[in-house]
Amino acid sequence: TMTNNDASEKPRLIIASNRLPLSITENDGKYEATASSGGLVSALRGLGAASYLWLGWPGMEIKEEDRDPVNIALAKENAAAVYLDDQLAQNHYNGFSNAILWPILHYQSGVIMNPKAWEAYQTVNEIFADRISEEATEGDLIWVHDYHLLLLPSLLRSRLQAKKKKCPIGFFLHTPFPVDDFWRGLPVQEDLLRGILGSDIIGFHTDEYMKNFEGACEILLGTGTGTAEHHISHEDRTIKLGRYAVGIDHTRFTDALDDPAIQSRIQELGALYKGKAVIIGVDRMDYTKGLPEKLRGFQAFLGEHSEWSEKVVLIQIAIPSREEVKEYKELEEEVSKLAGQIIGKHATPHSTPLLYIHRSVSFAELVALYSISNACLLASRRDGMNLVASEYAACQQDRHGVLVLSEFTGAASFLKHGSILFNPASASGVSNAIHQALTMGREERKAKYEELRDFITSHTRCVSY
Ligand code: ADQ
Repeated sequence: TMTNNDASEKPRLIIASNRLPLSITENDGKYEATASSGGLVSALRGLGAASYLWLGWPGMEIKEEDRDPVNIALAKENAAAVYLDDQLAQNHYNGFSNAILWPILHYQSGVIMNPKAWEAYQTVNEIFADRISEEATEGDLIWVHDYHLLLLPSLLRSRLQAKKKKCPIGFFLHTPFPVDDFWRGLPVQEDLLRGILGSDIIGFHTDEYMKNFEGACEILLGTGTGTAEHHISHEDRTIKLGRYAVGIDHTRFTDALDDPAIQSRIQELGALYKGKAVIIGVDRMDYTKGLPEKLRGFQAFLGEHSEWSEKVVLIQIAIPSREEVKEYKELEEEVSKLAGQIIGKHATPHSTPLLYIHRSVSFAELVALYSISNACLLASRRDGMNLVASEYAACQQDRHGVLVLSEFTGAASFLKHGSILFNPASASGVSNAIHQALTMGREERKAKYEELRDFITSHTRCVSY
């Protein structure tokens, strides 16, 4: 969808995202690059072979005099840094992106505008626009990612025009886009829409998000509908909207399953949990992921089905995330408290129905856990897509484990038949869904699993390139 017909060679791709897929760590004045985690990084890993340059913030302030060695290390990885001082980066990333935009995009809470954070958000988007417009050469494809850079497409468009460089701009939103009436709660909603509309093509995970965006532009900016379906006409241009559901590189997981070390870990964990139904949960510690809802539902399940209390174990991995934001600290306390209550009430000296891991785990351990689990329980309040659902499916193969999935994930719109869908707001609904998963017959599990397999093998890229 983002091909350049005039060029005989594949154009270069410039990717812009808030964070680089590498992060820089400092040790005694020496800088090192280490791989960072998260859904966006996982989604883009498959692009390794194309000619590309990835621009983003390295995750920390780096003094002028230290930038040369950092630039060299990054260039080897097809990456380049957009340098920001700490205060600015903090106000842009936590102050506006995570504290204001993230909740509104996920239908959470009312908005309390923070003018200083908004100022920083605009400044950072401008710094990205300056940097990319210098870097770009005629014909490059520019691909902007996610909610931290909503103003970038239009800022970039005007700078490129001034420099007489023609480069198509694509934008992809990894989060949901809410209905216009909710989005309206943000006092700078129109500026942000105009920012995104600087793109030539705008991608979303699902039809719902795309339609919500289209509706917001029409109602708030009075844009036209363009010549064809899902085209917007704005300032003498036509912008294409599209649904490009993000998938995973499933072979990365199936290859890992053949690794002898992972195989032996699978045997080991299998023996450890012999005779038990294992339910796995892997989520960033984020209120959008519905961890309290999941634990309350599991608590209800144990209360209603005491016959399962020594025969089931929920292994919940909560990856630490955004710990500087107040809501995330509060969430962590709530989740720890609920986990403690469940263990306190149901554990015996030889068994516990809940293992709560509030740390990051290695890829090998993740694959082994996905593989041995009879079910995967994901209870997001809202989730752009949810890649864990696909990763679990990739690691199950002929085990035919059951995916128990919140209906508020993007993934749910593709996996109605491949999973058990539920509304996480209802503890008894979660409990019923768990019970249904644990008691499902072999034939039904197989039929559902085939749907999951079809999805993961046909959704392997973010945007086709
Ligand atoms: P996230 O909210 O981060 O992504 P998700 O889609 O679940 O959510 O992806 C998380 C990723 O982190 C998975 O690929 C998972 O394997 C990986 N991960 C898990 N444990 C890890 C660990 N210990 N270390 C490193 N990585 C780990 C956002 C949106 C989602 C959307 C994605 C992609 O919120 O809705 O699906 O982007 O668009």
